[in-house]
Amino acid sequence: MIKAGAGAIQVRVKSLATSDWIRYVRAAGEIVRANEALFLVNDRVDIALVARADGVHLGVNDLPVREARALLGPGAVIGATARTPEAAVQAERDGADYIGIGPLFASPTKPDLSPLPDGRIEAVRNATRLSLVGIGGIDRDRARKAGALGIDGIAVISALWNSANPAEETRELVNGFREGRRIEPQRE
Ligand code: TZP
Ligand code: MG
Repeated sequence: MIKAGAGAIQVRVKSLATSDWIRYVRAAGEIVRANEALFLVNDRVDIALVARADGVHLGVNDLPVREARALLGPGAVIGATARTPEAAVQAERDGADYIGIGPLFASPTKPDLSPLPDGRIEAVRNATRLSLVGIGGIDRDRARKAGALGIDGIAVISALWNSANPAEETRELVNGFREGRRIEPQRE
């Protein structure tokens, strides 16, 4: 997936013992670093620290961004979920590097969350200078629509996890997004 255009890999684990999660993150981190992509851990600052990840992505129920920044230092990449302009402003003030925003579309991974209302992305866009990474229900076709929303990147779980060919899927997602943003698609 990295060779096909993924700029970052995030490890997201919801049901592993911490000791197993650390082993998994260390092994994944070696592969990601060798291929020069950004390596992020979802939710857990402690695991990001011990596994020497580049950073973390923090949701609303995780360690606050300000505390995470204090623990990880200025060089770490910290992403924060924000679904409103107010939350985005707060995340920027607290030291986040990017905003994760979504669901853009109905997501099989988060069936309890409704897609954000029309106009919300633009409102958040106008509230913060941080990069916006859209997530939620993004597949090949929706990657193009996501690009047209004026966001800076996309994060994808199901369309890649369920794909028989994640590299090919990555290529399609990247090109769809770039087309939506009207950036020249990648050749490879
Ligand atoms: N936050 C909003 S939607 C979502 C998260 C973590 C899950 C996205 O997963 P998928 O399978 O790509 O819809
Ligand atoms: Mg989370």
